[in-house]
Amino acid sequence: MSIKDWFRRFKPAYSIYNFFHKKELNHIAQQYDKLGIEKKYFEAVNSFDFKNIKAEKPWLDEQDSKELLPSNNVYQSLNKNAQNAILNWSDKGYAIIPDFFNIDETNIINKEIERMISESEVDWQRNSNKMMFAFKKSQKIKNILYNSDLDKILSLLLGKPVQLFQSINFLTGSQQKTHSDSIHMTTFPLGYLIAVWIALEDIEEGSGVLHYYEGSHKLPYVLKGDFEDGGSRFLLGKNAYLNYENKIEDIIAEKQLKKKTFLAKKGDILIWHANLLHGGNPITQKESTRKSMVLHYYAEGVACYHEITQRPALISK
Ligand SMILES: O=C(O)CCC(=O)C(=O)O
Repeated sequence: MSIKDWFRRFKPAYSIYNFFHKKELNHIAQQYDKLGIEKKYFEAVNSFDFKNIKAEKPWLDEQDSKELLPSNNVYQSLNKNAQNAILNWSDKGYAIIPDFFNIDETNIINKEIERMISESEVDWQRNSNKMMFAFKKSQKIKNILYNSDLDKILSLLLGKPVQLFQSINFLTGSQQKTHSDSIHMTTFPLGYLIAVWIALEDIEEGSGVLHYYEGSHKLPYVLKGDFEDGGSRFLLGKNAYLNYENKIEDIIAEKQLKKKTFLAKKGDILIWHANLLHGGNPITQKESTRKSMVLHYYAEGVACYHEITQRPALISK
């Protein structure tokens, strides 16, 4: 293991970094105050810190969307396409809205991504094909996202206002193994993260298609303590994420969950629940592209952190 890799596991390094980002961590300090947790905003945090605190659930996890949504004013204000898509949210844990973005909008997003790549304006994650936070660098992308009905729909599904935390753009399939986003972007109470996957071109078999497991959001959340994380007070576990992925594979096999894939058309979106198991299929068509964008939103007024890296989420308004 290189010194760099070791350093990435060294928790105090994150705390020092966080110490200088008080503004972006104000939200977690407020939550600690509210919940009576004696912890400083810059310290490591994980789900054990919230273990003995009574938690509410998002309203559509407690009760059935089929029963509640039809009489809801916000729901009634949505177009039929969106209404049909989200009606069975509680049962399925996902919603597919066809043609959510039109051709002009998806073309503008693609053009902006190309421009930013050529001008090196976006961060490509080291050793991966991910482009992070494009919406913060492109006003045009931001306008498209914020002028859509997304905030309205997502806030309705969570029962709280939402804020866009991060975006990830892919030009090719992510090939990310099956996971629930709650291992990466965790909340207390659980369930207050929601994600949107946007097809930026027609998606072909073999290109590393997005997959998901209907209903898997109802399974218990898999968090620290549910798999071997091997960490210590000062170090994050070396194989924690690998062990997590193996645990998820075991659950899928044991419960015999059935995989579905999203062969989307350009402009279609899939919204998923904080605990829905999903990932990217292996790429079997070598030269294929899979232009897509993922948006992760946190609800406001909850504790937001990263279970695997045990960092509070840095949220800038
Ligand atoms: O786009 C994909 O292949 C998967 C993305 C994903 O799993 C995520 O962003 O949480």
